[in-house]
Amino acid sequence: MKVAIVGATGMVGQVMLQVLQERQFPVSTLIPVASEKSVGKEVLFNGKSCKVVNLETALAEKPDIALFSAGGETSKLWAPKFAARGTTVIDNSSAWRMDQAVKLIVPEINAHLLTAQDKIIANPNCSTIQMVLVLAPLHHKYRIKRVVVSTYQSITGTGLKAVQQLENEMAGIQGAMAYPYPIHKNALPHCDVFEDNGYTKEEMKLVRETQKILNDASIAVTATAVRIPTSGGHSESVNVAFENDFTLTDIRQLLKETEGVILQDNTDVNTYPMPIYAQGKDAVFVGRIRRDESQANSLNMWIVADNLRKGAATNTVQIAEYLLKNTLV
Ligand code: 11C
Repeated sequence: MKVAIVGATGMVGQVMLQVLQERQFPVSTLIPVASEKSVGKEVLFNGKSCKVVNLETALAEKPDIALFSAGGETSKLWAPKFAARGTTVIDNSSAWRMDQAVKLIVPEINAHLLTAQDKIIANPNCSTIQMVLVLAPLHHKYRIKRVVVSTYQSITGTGLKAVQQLENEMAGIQGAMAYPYPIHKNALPHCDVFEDNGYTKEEMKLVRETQKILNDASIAVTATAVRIPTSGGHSESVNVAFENDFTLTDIRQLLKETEGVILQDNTDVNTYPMPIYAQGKDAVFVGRIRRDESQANSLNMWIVADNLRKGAATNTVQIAEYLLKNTLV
């Protein structure tokens, strides 16, 4: 496969390169793409050095697959150009996710929807992916009525500028700010921009993308997204109300059997998910599973995943793997 990585020098792009290598995705030619200021730089892939090119050059190369992670504006403009030349684009931005003609894929849940005609495929937002991977089997068995989620999100979700901001603040250095306030020793109830309804775009992604992936607009979701000074992954407190009752033993068993999910749930020995353990791993970790005693058929959970891996690069590569395995590219 001729594979282009659009945004190859960014945080997600770098992890995409790593994940492609780790999973031995059959890349015959790698085309790293970045903005003009990075053109000519070299990235290392499978021990070989590859020169970064611009989008025009990559387009002319007609890659089989292009993994995009260069922001919504780039995806809006360029994904259709690649698709028109026969490239299958797997897009990690928010540009196409809610487009009715574009499928929003978490492979373990809905890759079976994909066909060879899908030339632009959307990768969901990181905080949505880790939540729906846990919710999907529970929804199928108990029918979810409502989800209340609060996130504790890693600075790596914002990108390199935010990582630099935290490092500067920890070292007492004045520097460029990715956030409107300090992030060191702070918590910002503000991920992405505010929408007219008072929620942030990140919060509304959790609402809309969950309904689309679980293919059920009747699931009520409400979210509060918070940025905290961690770097290993996103954490989420998730409260779920079901139509049907459950036992905690059955819930734990179901999640234990769910592909891509690891149960870390033993309070006797202080076992629960944390970003420092999730970092660098491809799974979604779930724990602190307990009945919500304030209302019927309800559950509380704590869900953690490496936002750059399952939340972004790994999910994208898994989509590419599915396409390849099913001869859809
Ligand atoms: C964050 N979830 O942590 C975001 C990063 O829509 O793909 C990814 C933004 C997106 O801020």
